[in-house]
Amino acid sequence: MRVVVATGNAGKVREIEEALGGLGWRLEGLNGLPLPEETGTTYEENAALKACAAALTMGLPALADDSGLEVEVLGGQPGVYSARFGNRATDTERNLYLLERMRYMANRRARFVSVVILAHPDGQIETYRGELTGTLLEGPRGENGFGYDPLFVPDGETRTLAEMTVAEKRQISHRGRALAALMRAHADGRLA
Ligand code: ITT
Repeated sequence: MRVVVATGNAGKVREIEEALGGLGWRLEGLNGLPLPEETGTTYEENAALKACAAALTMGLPALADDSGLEVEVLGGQPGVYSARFGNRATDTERNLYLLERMRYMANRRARFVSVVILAHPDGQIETYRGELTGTLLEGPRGENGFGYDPLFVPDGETRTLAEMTVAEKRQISHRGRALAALMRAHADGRLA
């Protein structure tokens, strides 16, 4: 099956391609197709906006991920707004901004959430969700991954997500869990 990976985030592309390798799907890029503005207030709404737009325009099943980091002491911020937190333009600037917002805060608890939607050209959609809880460091560590990975140590781990390989991150991560649920559903023929 040909499937469009509807994301402009190179880090997500790497993780999705690595995770879905075993399915035998032919994963394709957006070919310059712009994604719609994320006007939703939930991960589900935004993932559906992206996946459905790509599926309808390209006439192929399309997979989108909408995700974010929810920081306990910030009341769940930045959440669905993680990609534009503090109006900062780059991952490095957003990490510095987050560290600044959390200065002197003893509670470093946070979780990542990922909602993966596979939209079909006939309008049918499948929804899968994954979460990962952990703590935020006071400075970045590691060069791998993307986004807030250098600050985030998953529960039960000593390394940040940015100190793990793509395969190691997939085994525990929010996105890895959502994609594993998608793969199980397709293996069993039970679509969510
Ligand atoms: P697309 O919409 O094109 O897929 P995006 O980066 O704009 O790319 P989102 O709107 O879903 O995607 O924003 C998710 C943001 O949450 C992302 O930019 C990171 O800042 C953060 N994030 C999500 N998953 C992450 C992960 O696995 N590791 C680190 N940061 C992550």
